[in-house]
Amino acid sequence: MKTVFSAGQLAHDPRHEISDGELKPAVEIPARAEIVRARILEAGMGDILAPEEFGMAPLARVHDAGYLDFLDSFWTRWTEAGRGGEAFPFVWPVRGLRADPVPDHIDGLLGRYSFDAGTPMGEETFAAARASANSALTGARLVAGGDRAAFALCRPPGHHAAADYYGGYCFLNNAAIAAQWLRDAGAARVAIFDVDYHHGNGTQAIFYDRSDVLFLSVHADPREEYPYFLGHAEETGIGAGEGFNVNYPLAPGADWGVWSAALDAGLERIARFAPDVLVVSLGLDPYEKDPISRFRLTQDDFTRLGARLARAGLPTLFVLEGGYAVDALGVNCVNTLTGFEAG
Ligand code: 6XA
Ligand code: ZN
Repeated sequence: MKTVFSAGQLAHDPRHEISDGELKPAVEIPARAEIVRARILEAGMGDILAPEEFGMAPLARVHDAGYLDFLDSFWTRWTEAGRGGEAFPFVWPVRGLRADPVPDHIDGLLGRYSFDAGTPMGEETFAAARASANSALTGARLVAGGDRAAFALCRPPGHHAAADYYGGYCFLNNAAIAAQWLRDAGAARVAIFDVDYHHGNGTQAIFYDRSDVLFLSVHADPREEYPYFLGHAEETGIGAGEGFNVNYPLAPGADWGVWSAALDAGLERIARFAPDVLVVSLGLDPYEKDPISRFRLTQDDFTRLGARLARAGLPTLFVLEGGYAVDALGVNCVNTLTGFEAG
């Protein structure tokens, strides 16, 4: 299986994030990608290709024009306001406030186009996010061109980013951009299976009213875990999309037995949908030793995950999402991908 990755994705190199009431060391860091890349080379898994440049058009198929303009102009506006370093929003247009008059001031824009204060943004963030999206798109092109599977080593990740907001370390929704590109390239139906510990709220929101892209997610119950405000079982889609959104929220502490039952239920739903291609939002944070998560998958369970996904028998694009146990990230990732190849 080929991997797609660009050194440009490392340019987003945040120092801090806001969590637990403190300014803490950032966890979504370049070392995540480097350790995965090193393990792929060590395991001899296949070539690592640089992504092609797809430009802005495939991003604009998924994201709002005003949001893309905000990401593009952010650093200029931030520095013109006399700021530097890293930006965090601190005010949001919640219930009863208005989101429609888009503010001029960068502090207002940060609130308008985000949903959390835990996602640092700096000078190189948008360039790195674009490179990450190009990796997903290049992987999609490989799969559309006949490869059985491809791995987009996406970082920064994407599944929390919606059409017009960032958060959860995500700026551009790589999996959604790839899925839409696959549709535009001729796939009639695309399934996205999100196995990250956290609900993929952005991906759900992007496809919620559509029946051509089936979204499924196995994740920690939002009553207990980030992102808290989406990811419940009763969210099944709307309008034409009714029945094409499937959430499997699980209590913290879920081990392979519990977790794989949800995985199997999702795979059955995917089989009935009969997509042309499967996109896997591959979060590695269900791992038992992940520092910010509370599921209990072992390193061997990731091999089992890959093998079960292979049984779907579909052209498959893997898109990296979360996972912060940096030392184990490479092994867990490659276990999944080689488990798929052997399956
Ligand atoms: C709050 C936790 C963000 C979760 C990021 C993640 N700072 N999403 O791993 O999949
Ligand atoms: Zn996650």
